[in-house]
Amino acid sequence: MAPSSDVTKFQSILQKSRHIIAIAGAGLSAASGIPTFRGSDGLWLNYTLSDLATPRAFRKNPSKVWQFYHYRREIAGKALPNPAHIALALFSQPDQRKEIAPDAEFTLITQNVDGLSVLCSQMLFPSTDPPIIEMHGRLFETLCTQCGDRMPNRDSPICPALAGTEELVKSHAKERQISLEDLPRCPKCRGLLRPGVVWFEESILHDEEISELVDQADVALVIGTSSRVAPANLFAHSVAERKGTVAVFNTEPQGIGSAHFYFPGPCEQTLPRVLLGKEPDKMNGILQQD
Ligand code: BV8
Ligand code: ZN
Repeated sequence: MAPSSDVTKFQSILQKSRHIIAIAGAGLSAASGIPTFRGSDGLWLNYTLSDLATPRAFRKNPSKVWQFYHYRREIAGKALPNPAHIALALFSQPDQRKEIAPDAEFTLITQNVDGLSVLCSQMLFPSTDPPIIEMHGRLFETLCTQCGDRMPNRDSPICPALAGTEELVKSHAKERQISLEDLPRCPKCRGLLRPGVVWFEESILHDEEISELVDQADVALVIGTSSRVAPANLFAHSVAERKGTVAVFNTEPQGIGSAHFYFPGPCEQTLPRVLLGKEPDKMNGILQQD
């Protein structure tokens, strides 16, 4: 049966829900100016995953991989949360969702590494610990390949040798050959740093916590993801298998196989309406308020 787009019907399910999870992907940050992976402007269009987002790729050519991540850091570092991030941040606060889902707990499980969901929650609710799990790690963290130290790093550029290489990536020009010692180095042990993200063929972060949440969920919101990457693309199916409700928010009918609801269109418009009954343009002002 085709998924419904009946907002009132979905909101009556939220009224009775107890454990809601949201599974988000690159479409959540599209309106913030961050390119998605597989869309028409997709990041992976000009690159192959195995050249850039695997441990083997990094071992083979850390200079090329760092230029790709530096490019993404430079974009994400200038990006601001959009109404979709704001809607999820508001919904994550029990007092903000008490009309829509009075008895439910909520957790956002995001595949995104841009940090915008956490930033949005910190801007709106600085004293709360946001219910957000960043399962694919963080662009603005580094991991030392020698001592294993994981630390936050928002330096732009992260090291002098990477300065300006974002223009090469943007224009798909041949990347610069940067020597190992000029790549980001660990302040503790001088080891080579890597981006603090989860690459393909690496295990996701917080997998036990995620499994518990997925097993408990009676509603799954699937937001702005092509549902192409495992294990994130299995969560909604598992909720549907246990007779939970799955609602997809996507500009394209992707990942709707186990969906009961599909809200077509940009999530920066559909999420404020469906989750909070608010118009998207009312959301922007919220960030500007002191
Ligand atoms: C794992 C971090 C166990 C880095 C990412 C063979 C060998 C080994 C493994 C595998 C294999 N086959 C399959 C696997 C598993 C593999 C996998 O799934 N591969 C894929 C390519 C088939 N997965 C893994 O390896 C995972 N680990 O399985 O561990 C294991 C351990 C050892 C060995 C084997 C297995 C790790 C996966 C994590 C990879 N890291 N990113 C980085 O970001 O650079 S994945 C990358 O893709 C991003 O994180 C991204 O989030 C993710 C998913 O992409 P989407 O977010 O969905 O983005 P996309 O562009 O695809 O779609 C955007 C959507 O938004 C579209 O639908 C579009 O319509 C929509 N949209 C656009 N605008 C809007 C919108 N919607 C609403 N509103 C809008 N405005
Ligand atoms: Zn180190």
